[in-house]
Amino acid sequence: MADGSELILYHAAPSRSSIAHWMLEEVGRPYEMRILDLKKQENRTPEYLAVNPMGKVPALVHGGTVITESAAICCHLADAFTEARLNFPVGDPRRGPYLKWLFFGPSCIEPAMIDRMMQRETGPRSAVGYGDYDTTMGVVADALRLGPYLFGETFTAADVVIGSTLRWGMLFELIPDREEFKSYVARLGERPALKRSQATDAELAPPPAS
Ligand SMILES: N[C@@H](CCC(=O)N[C@@H](CS)C(=O)NCC(=O)O)C(=O)O
Repeated sequence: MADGSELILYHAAPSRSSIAHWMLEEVGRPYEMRILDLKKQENRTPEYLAVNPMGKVPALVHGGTVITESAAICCHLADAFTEARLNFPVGDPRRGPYLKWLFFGPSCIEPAMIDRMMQRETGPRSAVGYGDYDTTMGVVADALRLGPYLFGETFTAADVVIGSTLRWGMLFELIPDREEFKSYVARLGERPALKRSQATDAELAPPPAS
């Protein structure tokens, strides 16, 4: 088993790296945080581009290996630290659906929200990866109907990804005002790991311009 002290998160608050930050708190292993100021373009320095050539946060370094993309980081941490019980292992019938939700956040929900935010014409649903906004949001709402989490009583890394995406969408009114979303996001907000990561992010967030 890898040593948790080998974990380094490149982070900017608030940003998508808050997803990985929350996940690290759920895992409960020690980690080092390296803060980047996006306004100062610290994500564009040669040093950071050597870590993530995309110039994006988050990036996680685990035992010398770099992992980028917030959903991949969550999936990796859940698999690497199974004692945290945040994944379904290969062989469990829930593994496939669990992976589906890990991918559904960045590949369907997020582009549906961003297209809406940018007021972009999306073209025929057959050509758009997420189909259409209403179907995407309806599928997520249906999956949350039973609760409390995507897989009933079992909280997983997929809830970190989907929950973070919905929380962000709710903040900017990019998801429908539906009870399924509101109660799910409220339940997630009670998790001590999320509260801890939010408290740290609040300290790290740059003060609003006066
Ligand atoms: N698909 C990436 C997206 C990461 C991303 O867009 N991060 C933003 C912060 S929310 C960023 O680093 N922006 C700085 C920039 O692009 O200059 C992920 O999920 O990790």
